[in-house]
Amino acid sequence: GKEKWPRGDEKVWKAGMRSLDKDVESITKSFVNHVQTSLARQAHNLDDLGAYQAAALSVRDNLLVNWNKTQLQYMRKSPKRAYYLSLEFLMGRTLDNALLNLGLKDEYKDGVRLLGFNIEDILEQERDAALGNGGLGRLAACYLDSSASQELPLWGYGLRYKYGIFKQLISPEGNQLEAPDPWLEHQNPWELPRLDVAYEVRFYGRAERLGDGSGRALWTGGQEVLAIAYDVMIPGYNTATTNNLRLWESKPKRGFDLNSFNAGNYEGALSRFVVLFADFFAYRTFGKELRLKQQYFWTAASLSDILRRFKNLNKPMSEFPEFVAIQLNDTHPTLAIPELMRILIDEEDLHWDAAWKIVTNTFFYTNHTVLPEALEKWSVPLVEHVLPRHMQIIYDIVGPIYFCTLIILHLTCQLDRTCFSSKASVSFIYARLCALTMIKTVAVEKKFPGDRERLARMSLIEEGQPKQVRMAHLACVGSRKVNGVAELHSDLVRTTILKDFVEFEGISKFGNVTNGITPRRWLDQCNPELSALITKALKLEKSVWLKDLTKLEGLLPFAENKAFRKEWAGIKQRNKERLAHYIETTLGLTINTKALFDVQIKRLHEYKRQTLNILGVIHRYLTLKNMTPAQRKKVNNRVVFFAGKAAPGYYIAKLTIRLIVNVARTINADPDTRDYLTLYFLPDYSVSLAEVLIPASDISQHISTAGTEASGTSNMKFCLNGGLLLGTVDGANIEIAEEVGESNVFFFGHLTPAVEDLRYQHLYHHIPIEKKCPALAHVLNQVSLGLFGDNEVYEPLLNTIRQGDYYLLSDDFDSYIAALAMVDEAYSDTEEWIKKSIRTTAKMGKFSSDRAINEYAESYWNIEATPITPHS
Ligand code: GPV
Repeated sequence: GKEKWPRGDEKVWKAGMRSLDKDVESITKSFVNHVQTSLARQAHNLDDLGAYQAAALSVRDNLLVNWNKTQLQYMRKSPKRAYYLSLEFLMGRTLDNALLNLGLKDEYKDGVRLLGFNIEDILEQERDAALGNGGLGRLAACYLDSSASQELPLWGYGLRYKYGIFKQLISPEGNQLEAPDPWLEHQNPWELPRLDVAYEVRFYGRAERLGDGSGRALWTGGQEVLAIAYDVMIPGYNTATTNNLRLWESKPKRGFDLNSFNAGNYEGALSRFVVLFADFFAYRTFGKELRLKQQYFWTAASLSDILRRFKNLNKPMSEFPEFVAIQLNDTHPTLAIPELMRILIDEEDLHWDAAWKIVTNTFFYTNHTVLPEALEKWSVPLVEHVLPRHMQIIYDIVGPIYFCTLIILHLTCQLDRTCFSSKASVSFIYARLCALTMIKTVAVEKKFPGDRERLARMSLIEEGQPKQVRMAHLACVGSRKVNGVAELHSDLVRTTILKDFVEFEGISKFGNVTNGITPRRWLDQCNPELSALITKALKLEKSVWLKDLTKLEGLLPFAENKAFRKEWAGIKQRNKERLAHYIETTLGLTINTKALFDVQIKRLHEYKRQTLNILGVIHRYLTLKNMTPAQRKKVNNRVVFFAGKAAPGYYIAKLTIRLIVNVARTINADPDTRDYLTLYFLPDYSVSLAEVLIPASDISQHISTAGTEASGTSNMKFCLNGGLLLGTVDGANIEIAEEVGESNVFFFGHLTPAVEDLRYQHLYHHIPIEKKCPALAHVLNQVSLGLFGDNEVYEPLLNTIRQGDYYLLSDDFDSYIAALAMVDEAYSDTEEWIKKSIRTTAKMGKFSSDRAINEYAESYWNIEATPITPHS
């Protein structure tokens, strides 16, 4: 139907609507305007920060034009929409990206130059929006960019943390210190407060079943807070489509029950969902209840918003899955499953089965880890306390898939003690038993007669003190499809943590979508020279290959072109100098840019094995020390870079940082070796730092124990920028090698199927490290003896290898050292190395997040591109 304008004459409205400021003159006008009216400043007192703010506000005006058009056209066309629920969005800076996506970078560069500013200095003023920990949050950000660029109707939903990931400082001893990141200190031009979009969210209180056999209940009392929306515009590349990221802020509810709070509790009880928690369950010991409340607050607000939008369509509730797909980014938003059940049953009066059908056709779950220690589990008493109604619903979900099976197996005696929360739920489940699940569970019984262990493994509730809800199981049974993030990882999901569910529900529910990265930020923006060279070589518009990255294959013949190789290598060299310049100005250190740049940048975690890398560096150092000066001269010069944050409570990870810093201190000061080997730990790793480091790397390390790194995404970024990969046969490394050919990557280490046996051997057939791997034993002893100071301090870290060695460093050390030697050898043949570099970039097409988001759109969400007409 035709859009109704709320008031007045449509023509008058349209005449008043702005279009994009495209020419330099209107850009300078809007810039000066913002300086005077938005910032209340003048030309004579405008610094770079002020200039950044004015430029940002003027770019934001442009984004808003497209944003409004996009949202209006989505409303008119009402296509099926997808929603990406993620607790993390690691966006980094916005201005440069917005300028490039709008195609206005050159115009702004000229515009601000006319006003006496340099665009690069202005861009440097922006703070990173760091609402995430690492890969998972950055993946969400790449997917937003790709959804808009592919014109897909997708919104992100997240939390508006007041503090993003902490700022990392390194103490003189080499310890990581954490400082808060008050990123909203300066006003944030990229968000639009929507004070009119507000929802109530309840915690605690009582949930009483109606006792009518319907399964409905009344949830009352407790604490209510308001969720307020803040919108962040997500411009697509070279398209009018501008999608939305909606972030929730919590606020006290006006006129709330003062009696339920005592004064001392006021601040604490209200708006505390402001801190980003560390990933991989590092918050297990601290802040559990707060994290659970965060998760519920955000999922409940997002679902209210999604439901309100759906209701505007005036469709029956049963059609919800035809208009809405919701992607759960890991298990963090899994409470959305019982929450949607609650709304449909208690508020919309739907029958349980009808509600379950809607839910299981709406949600999709992406798993990002199979590490058992990282799988989310919530204690049953805690969930009962904070979300009593949801705990009931979880038990009611357990009913059909667990208890019905048990009952059919005549194991009734074990039942109620194990899991029923109340008498009412027992009768509810009994009432539904006969009607509903017979068919399915009889089938299960036929398949697996009397298999009690299987039932215990599959339960949503894990036995123990206390009982715990297994969120991955809940996400799995409540979703239409489940996927892992790389081929190997998806296989591991199917054969390990969700194996029983594959056998129960059929393999077709369990798929794979290999991760991707946006080539806009991770090539065009961070490596403009390389982007320009590629455009020139391919003889294509930049906008063509940046949107169809498989076009990079056209670079392959250029590997044989000497002049091209020279240009290619020149760009790498200048990117190294750019990094060196950055380090010189920020840390005051001088870097040898004639050396091989070897980079490992990622969260500190034992499974990622930064320890293997630093022990390898020490091994290299000791080897150099033993050489004569003449021998050393033949060795490749190497500069090793580390960067990454450790979860504040992760002792071993923090100790690894301390070791790296102190090894660096010793070897960088050693006159015998410092011309051949230096080492740097760059503090406070961030998206913006990655943008400088990645284009400068010759080799990057992705050396997780096989089977532990679900995908990795920085591996793709390095390779896209012509850096070669040194890694284990793990995650997306495998698919990268498949694309570029094994001769262009450096693989080492044991394979995934061997890992279990090796761990078993460590436990039951322990071979002393001196015997098993003398080279490693020697390195460990040198650290123990205090070669890098701090003797004793590192013992707990070294003991993780000496005892147990869960991540198999002693098994992989020798082949790691051999792989490093292969890198040296290959790097000595400069021309051949550059060929490898070109070929690597050429074969990275698969890893565009455009490919990944289109797989989700087609095979999972069933949504279609909805182009936005710029002039309407
Ligand atoms: I679970 N990942 C993350 O950054 N945080 C988490 O809490 C969990 C997973 C990462 C994986 O470790 C990477 O292998 C993967 O590439 C990334 O998620 C995106 O899928």
